[in-house]
Parts: sequence; structure tokens; C-alpha cells
Amino acid sequence: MAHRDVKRHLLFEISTEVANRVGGIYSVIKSKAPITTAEYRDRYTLIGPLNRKSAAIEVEELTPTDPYLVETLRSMSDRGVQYLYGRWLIEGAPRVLLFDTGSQYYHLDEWKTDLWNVGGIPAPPGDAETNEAVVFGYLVAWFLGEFVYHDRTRAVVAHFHEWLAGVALPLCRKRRIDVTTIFTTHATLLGRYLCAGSVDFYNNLQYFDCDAEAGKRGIYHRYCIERAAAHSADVFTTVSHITAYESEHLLKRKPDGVLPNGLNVVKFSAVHEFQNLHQVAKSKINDFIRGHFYGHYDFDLDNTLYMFTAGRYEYRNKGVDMFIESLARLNHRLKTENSSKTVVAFIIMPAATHSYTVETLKGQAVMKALHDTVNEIQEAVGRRLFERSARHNDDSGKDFSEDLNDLLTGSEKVLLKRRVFALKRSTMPPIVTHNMADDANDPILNQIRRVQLFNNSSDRVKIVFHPEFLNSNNPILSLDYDDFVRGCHLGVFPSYYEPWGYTPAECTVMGVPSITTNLSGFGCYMEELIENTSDYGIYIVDRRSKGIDDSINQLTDYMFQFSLKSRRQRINQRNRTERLSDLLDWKRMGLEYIKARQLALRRAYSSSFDEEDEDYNSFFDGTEMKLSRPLSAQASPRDRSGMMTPGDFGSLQEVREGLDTDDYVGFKLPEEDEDEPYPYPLSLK
Ligand code: G6P
Ligand code: 1S3
Repeated sequence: MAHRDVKRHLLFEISTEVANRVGGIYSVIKSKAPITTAEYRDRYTLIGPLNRKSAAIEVEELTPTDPYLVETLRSMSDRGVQYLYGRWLIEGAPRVLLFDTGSQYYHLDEWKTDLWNVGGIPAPPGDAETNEAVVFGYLVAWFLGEFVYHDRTRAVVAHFHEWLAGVALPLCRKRRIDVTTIFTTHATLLGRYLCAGSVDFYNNLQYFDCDAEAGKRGIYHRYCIERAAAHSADVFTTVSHITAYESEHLLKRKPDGVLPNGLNVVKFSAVHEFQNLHQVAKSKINDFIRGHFYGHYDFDLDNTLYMFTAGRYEYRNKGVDMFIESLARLNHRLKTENSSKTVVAFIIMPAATHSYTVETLKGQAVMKALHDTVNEIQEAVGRRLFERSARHNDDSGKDFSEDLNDLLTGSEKVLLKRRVFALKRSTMPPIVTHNMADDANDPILNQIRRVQLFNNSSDRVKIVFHPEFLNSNNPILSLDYDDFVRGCHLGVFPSYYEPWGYTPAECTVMGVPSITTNLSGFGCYMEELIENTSDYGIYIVDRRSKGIDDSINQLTDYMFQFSLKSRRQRINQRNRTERLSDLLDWKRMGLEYIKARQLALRRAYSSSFDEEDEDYNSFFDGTEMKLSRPLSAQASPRDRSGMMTPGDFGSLQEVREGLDTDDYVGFKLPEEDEDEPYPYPLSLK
């Protein structure tokens, strides 16, 4: 490639979830934006397809000023390409360029033919998602080609996320576009499909006939795009080691490294602040519970634990099957031990519904009516009590306390009785809060029926299935997801297929203990980094070497042991969990992205580098510590962890050229300076 300025290189990050919330990738690019814009400033642009509905809310239009960008967009616009260039209204405010794919759909057949000629990638009719990926991919390749034609001086890194944004990668390679590319896959198509079925996935990874398996599932053409993207990129990465292993077998390229997902960690100045937030959010959940269980509200909320699972509704992949089975076993165990604890388990997973059930709405309404009545009576009684006390004359010889018995008037007693009678109910407290579109075939409901967890009074484990994501405008459980998490005691995510897993990571930064598995990227990361994760409120179920029954028992045991904790122990544990949040901060995790970009630049523009570049060489250093058990509740994991990130277990830190990593979990890194600032901008010669 031509000699280009690598020091002031530009970064384009390409994804279908730019200013468009679909799933986990949106969380990745949005939460990472502050550190990436701090590093690149106006040299960073995110590229995505234009979704007018979400862009209208999330993007403020700007006029491009970079002369090369102006020229490129003018030339594309002259040929009918419509786009929106602007500022994404999120923290960091990165620039975004959103292409209206609709404006170029008339090229679809021509581009599909070209894709077949260029890469042997078929694109059958009728797959709208693939059509979208093709048009978007051709627009991105067009843009990058034009851009580097106009700007001949600066190096360009184009970082693509997931197969949906990957069509441009084989095009860049075939057309020899003078950019360097990174492809990050956040899951593999085949992995997700195979795991969702009843396949012993991890023990058979090396044996799958990928083409045939993809063909059987009708995703061969998508698989071809994903595989072509992985093979055409200068640098290929995934979000965890477990997905790296999977990619090696299913996509037939060993990733160059692991780019883990971070979070934008907000630290409170004092720990009691996040503990107080737990109490505030929990009392809102308490309100919901009183209404939901009206008529059967016979358990003590002070002795109740809130556990939950949440995420995309992938019954087996997200481990909901295992969660429900373990809840049934936990119920049995708590009953056998005559436990006074009640566990309410929430399942928050969006499914097709027809709004809330009447019963659910009624529960909240009757409880609100009771609450309002009690408030009114309380005010009236207070007034009377004050009057009587003020007028009471000690010399009268009358017993003052006798007077207090009739503080409640007859009509108030009747009103209160009516409110209490309204709480009578002949039905059981419902499991699901909504009318399901397909109640009879819903996998979650069917399993709850099978294990007979019906919210009986005698059950120590109750279940609430809320088949819709939460938000504070919700009339039933009016809490944003983050606040709901804060109010709970334990997140349970026993996933079978989980490339990274934001849900337990989010729990951690909010100081909420969670259960994950050693089949999730997050679980593996924590296990590698911390000696005894459960001391820090990260419980890891072994789904790799144990049989399913043993894994379920382990999960049950974790939940049971958690239920034995005293309030004081829970508070201490939350403090320890919250201290782990530094490990998940983008300030740490983002280092792997920097390494990947450096590697990409090296591979494409090696002649533009000075071999003695110390900044670059020292960049691949790190630490070699593993977190020990906490010495006491005051132990600070940060002191022991250095700058280790999951990528350090992979290859990027060792890489110059010609990767050769035998192991996805091997690391050797020196120690970090205390409070070292985030190392940007990275200077290259
Ligand atoms: C926080 C609050 C305490 C409260 C506790 C309840 O720590 O600061 O005031 O007692 O939460 O904890 P629990 O685990 O019982 O919900
Ligand atoms: C994927 O989303 P998912 O829930 O389908 O990408 C996420 C972001 O990288 C990742 O956290 C998750 O494990 C993957 O599964």
C-alpha cells in the first residue's frame, strides 16, 4: 500500500446499530464513544444505515467540513446516494454518517451478481436482512474507495462489527481499497443457531460440517458473508476467548485477538451512595410485589430476595431453561429446610404480547386504592390525635389512652374494610404480567407449568415473567432497567451461548452480585482475573465440564447459599462487587481496541512505521497478576489487577507479525503504575 500518515490516521467504525438500538452492539459502540472520541476527536466517524425513526431522536445534523469528506459525499450524492451526517447525541458526541440504503435499492440485483462474481457469495431472494446487508456493504465500500481516492495522505482504519456490516470487507480486499480493516464478530451465526437447538456444541466444535449445517438452517448465504468478512479483514477479532475458539472452528480463521466489551463506569464518591440507591429501587419493586401478589401477600418483604434474569428471548442460549429448573429445586430445598426466606424470581425477556393482563393492572389498582385510603385516614387520625392531645387536661383524672381507641371513625373503618375486601382473590397470583400472543406454546411458560411453580402460598420461590423490557413509563413496574437491577439482590444468567454477556457485567458495575457461566465471555474473563470470584459476588456455573444435572445443582446451590446470607453479609458483598467495576471500564477494556488498530496499521502500512517506534512496542505490555481472594471486606481488587484485560490472554499483546498463539488463555505482563492515565492519544512516528 501507499505511504500514508499513520500517526494521524482516521477511524471509521461501521455497524448496523449506529444510532439504532437493536441489541448488544449498540451498547458496545455507544458506551465506548466517550473514550474513542477523546482519542480521535474529529478523526472518528461511525457509519451505519439510516433508520429515520431513531436518527430523528438520536442524531443532530451537521454540515461536513473535512474537504475530502465533503468531496466524497458530494460525488456520492450526485449519483443519488442519500445520507445523514451529524452528531450522535450521546456522551462523547461522535460524528456519524448514516446511509439511506433505500436510495440505492435499485442496484440490488446488480450488486448481488457482483458479490457472487467477486466472492462466490450467493444472495437468494426473499431475505430482507441480507438484502439490506448487501446494499449497505456496497455503499460503505463505495464511500471508503472514494474517500481514500480524495485523501491520499492519511491512513484509514475501517473497523466493522458483525456480519450484517461485513459485506464491504471482501469488496475492500478485492478492489484493493487503500484502507486497513478490522472485523469484530460478536457471535457467530452458526454458533447461535447450533446452540439454540439441542446440540452438544462445545464438544463437537471441530467436527461440524459448517457448510452443510448452515445449509440445513437456511443461512448458508449469510454464513458466506460472515466467513468472507473474517477472511478478508486485515485483523480479525472477537469479543471473548470462547468466541475466538468458536470462530476458529466455524469461520476457519483464528482471531488475531480479543476485544472485550467494556462499560462506561460511573463511580460514586462514597460507597453508601450506591447502597442507598439499592434501597430506593428495592422499595419500588416492593410496591409492585404487593400489588402483584394481592390477596396472597403473606410473605415478609423484609425477608424476601429479588433475583432476576434478563435479555434477548433465547430460551436455551440465555439459560432460561436451566434457571427455571434450578428455581424449582431451590423451592424444594427452601421448603425442606423450613426457610423463612422468600425468593421472587423475575424473568425480563421480550416476547410477542397483547399488552398487560387485566389481573396485573387490577393488582396495582387495588393496592393503590388501599394506599390512598390509608393515607387519607392517617391524615385525619393525625389531626384528631393532635387536637385531643392539645386539649387533654391531666387534672381530669381520665385515662388518656382510653380516648385513643375511637380515633378511627365508623365510616373510616367501613371504608378500610371495603379496601381490604377488595384484596380478596379466588385466583392465584399470575406468573406472567402480559397477555401472551402464544401462551400455549411459550417455552418459558411451558417449563414453569412443567415444574409447577405456580406462586402457591406454600412456595418459597415465586415467579414473575415480564415479557417486555422495562422502562420508567411502564404503568406496572415503573423502573428503568438500571434501577430495577439496582433494586434486585442477585442477577442470574446461566447462558449456554454468550459471546460476552453484558447483563452480568452491568450488575457488577452497579454492585449487584450475579451468576454467570464458564461458557460466557464475561464469566471466563472474571474467572481468569480473580482467584475466587464468588467472594466478589460473581458466581460461575460450570457448564463446560459438568453434566447438565450437575450444573443445575450447582446453580441451585449458589442461589441457596445466597439465600442464607444475612443483610450485613449482602451489604458487604455488594461493596466488594462494586469494587470490580474498574475491571470493566472502557478505560481499561478500550486498550484492546487500540492494539487491534495498531496491528491493522502495521499490517497494511508497514513501510510507514519506524521499526524503533518505542511507543508502539511498549504498548503491548501489561501485567501478570491474578486477583487473589479478598483479604477482608476492604480488599481492593484494583490494587492487584494491573492493566490486564481479556485481550491479554489472547494474542494481540504478543503480536508483531505472523501470529502464533497456541492458547487463548496464556498471559505474561508486567505491573501497572498506580493511577496511570488512559494512554491516548497514542503517538506513533
Ligand atoms: C442498602 C441500604 C441499607 C439497607 C440495605 C438492604 O445497603 O443502604 O439501608 O438496609 O441496602 O439490603 P438488602 O440486601 O436487605 O436489600
Ligand atoms: C451479542 O449480543 P447477544 O446478546 O445476541 O453481542 C453482545 C455485545 O458484544 C454480547 O455481549 C453478547 O454476548 C452477544 O450475544
